[in-house]
Amino acid sequence: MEGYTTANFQVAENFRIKYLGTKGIVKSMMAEMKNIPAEKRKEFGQVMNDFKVFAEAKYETLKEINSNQQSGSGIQMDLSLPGDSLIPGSRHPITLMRNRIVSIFQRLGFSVADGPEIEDDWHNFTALNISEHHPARDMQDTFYIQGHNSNSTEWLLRTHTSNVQIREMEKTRQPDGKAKLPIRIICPGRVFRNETVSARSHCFFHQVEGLYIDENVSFADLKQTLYFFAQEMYGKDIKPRFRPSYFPFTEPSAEMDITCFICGGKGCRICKQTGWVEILGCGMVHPKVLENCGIDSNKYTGFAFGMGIERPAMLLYGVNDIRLFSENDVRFLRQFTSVT
Ligand code: 2NM
Repeated sequence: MEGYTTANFQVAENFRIKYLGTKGIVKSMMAEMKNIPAEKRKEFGQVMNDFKVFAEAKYETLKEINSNQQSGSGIQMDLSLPGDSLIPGSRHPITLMRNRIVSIFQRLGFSVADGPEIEDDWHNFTALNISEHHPARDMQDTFYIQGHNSNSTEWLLRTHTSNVQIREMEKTRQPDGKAKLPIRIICPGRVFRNETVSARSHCFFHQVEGLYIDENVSFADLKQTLYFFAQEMYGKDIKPRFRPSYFPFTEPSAEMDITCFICGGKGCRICKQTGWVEILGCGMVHPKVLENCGIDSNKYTGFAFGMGIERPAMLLYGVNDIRLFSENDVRFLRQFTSVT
């Protein structure tokens, strides 16, 4: 209370000093009277008087507002009331999950790279050693964009973020024909597959893929890097397991499982009673893929890996329908209060 009555009292008092005080405007104008020609003095005195009466009335008004506030009637302004509330936004759960994954790899020296979602056949398939007849190229699985341009490039919506890795590998090509390495990148992004939308799968979703190429990069480096990632992501107590697998772009290829982070390996609904959950695919980059991008596969080796974001986000946040991630229902989004 003290604060605002003092502030308003000060407004009235400042007004009085400026216009009506001993060194105020009214007094100093009155002092000018002697310089006014005799025949104009009456008129000047009249105007000055009107001005003084007006200023005195205004001063009374300012004082009154002040005393009204003190007595609790009239215009009120209580600066101690809370301000208008601002509703802060929050990060999307997919963004939260992506940031968690990406920051673990950033601590290992990986930097983020990105590239186009609309891609040509070379960067999405051919450079990755995916043959002409591979089922992934089927219209059933891939969204092709109709109306090719004159040089008959086939455009499509990327089916994985590996196109970014291909583009980054191509960029290492120097004017002398040699490649400038190492590459250590992490590539988060949205990808598209022609699948029926349901609670468990969508025609667009998110991935994080990684790539490390240098001299003497080994499968042991891959295992240690991904083990570190899994411990940071799912807890120090998890155990890893690598199962042989197949991808056209890696050789050898593997799937990485960890002991179930829900039941600790005892068996539950999440791990379908096996005690293990698959978290990513990985492998040593196929020599043909390196050569396709102008990298000497006799001198350089590398590992790559890829994982989806939606599935771990659903497990971590207890989301039972993948479609919630893309419907932008604020009742859903508001539940994720973190902004990091
Ligand atoms: C995966 C699994 C294994 C992968 C390979 C490459 C590239 F471009 F370097 F060849 N990028 N991503 C890769 C390897 C992706 O996802 C399940």
